[in-house]
Amino acid sequence: MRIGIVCYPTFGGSGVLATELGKALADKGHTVHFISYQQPVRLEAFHPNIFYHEVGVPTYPLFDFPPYETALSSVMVDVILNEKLDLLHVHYAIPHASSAYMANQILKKKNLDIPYITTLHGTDITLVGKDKMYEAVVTFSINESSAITAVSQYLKDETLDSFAIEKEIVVIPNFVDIKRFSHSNKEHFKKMLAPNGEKILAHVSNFRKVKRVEDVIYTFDKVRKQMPCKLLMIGDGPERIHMEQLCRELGTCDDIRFLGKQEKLEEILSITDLFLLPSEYESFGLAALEAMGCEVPVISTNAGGLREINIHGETGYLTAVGDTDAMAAYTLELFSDEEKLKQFKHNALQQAKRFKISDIIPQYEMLYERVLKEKMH
Ligand code: GMT
Repeated sequence: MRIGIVCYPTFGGSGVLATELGKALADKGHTVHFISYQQPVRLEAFHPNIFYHEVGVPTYPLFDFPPYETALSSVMVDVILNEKLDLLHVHYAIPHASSAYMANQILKKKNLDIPYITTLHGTDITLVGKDKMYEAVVTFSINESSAITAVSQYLKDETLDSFAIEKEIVVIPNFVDIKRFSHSNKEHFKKMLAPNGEKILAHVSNFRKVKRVEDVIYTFDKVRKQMPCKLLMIGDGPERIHMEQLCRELGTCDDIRFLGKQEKLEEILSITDLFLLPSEYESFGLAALEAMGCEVPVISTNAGGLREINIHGETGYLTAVGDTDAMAAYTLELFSDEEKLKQFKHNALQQAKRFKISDIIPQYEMLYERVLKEKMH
């Protein structure tokens, strides 16, 4: 198949997932054309079946808000026509689904009916999409999609509760490339960061409010008062500066490293003993799944789709949002029982394997085939 994938190019989960999907499809022999405003971060290496088309937005003094959506639709039309795409798969509804609808309408005038599939990732529905300023367009363009997928059952239910959806929503969970996200021996690296054998905790996110990054720092502070440990803060975003301030106030900076955006995440996760994800909301929690692939247990909140991947008492623990006492208590419980920690690390990997890429990609391929068949009839 000749597939167009539209996504955000940044470190956010939707862009990461879309890029990994495209790479896996290309490995299976499909031709994949990425369309975005920047080269997606996980699209690092050359692949003969992968192409990238950049959306530039010409500016003009009249435009306080450069019309990205218009430029995106035009690039979609151009790529579909010239590269003879069979379908478009857009990740994150805003504004990708409405741009795809516009492209679809333009192509219909040229007697071409190219299906578009919309994958909902979370905040496009839960935070942003519900806003009255977006809701009408989001509902319309989702309903006009040839197929709709959601990355968790929770997100599907939430979408059906909040929007007047007229079509089936297919749940296709996110996946992890176990070959890449697997534990490797990085003892020398671990020794550098934790020279006295301290346990290492880690957090990965885009440091937005919804991640409640301050709860990572508070949890760490409580654990550190009981036993020596280190914390790795990976990623970047608006809350980072406040977190650096908070660790200064708490006097914990010497044991915390802010590593910024990292490409070789699997290497850092390989020296990590426990992953913290205290989000207010997660439709899925891809960062936690990648940690599990590297045999890292997870302490997360029980918000949104996290319950579908983190199994309480097996792969880690679930707590109420904001309950840093519980997060610290569970951390100490695991860190003071080596046998249990080892078992949880093993369980985390087994759970990650249930979301392995080779099981999930065929679900997308089957959906593409179904949609193309429906178009033919
Ligand atoms: O978490 C973010 O803020 C980024 C966001 C995105 O759209 O890139 O992530 C969402 O999509 C990921 C991939 O499907 C999910 O794993 C995340 O849980 C989801 N984030 C939220 O729901 C907050």
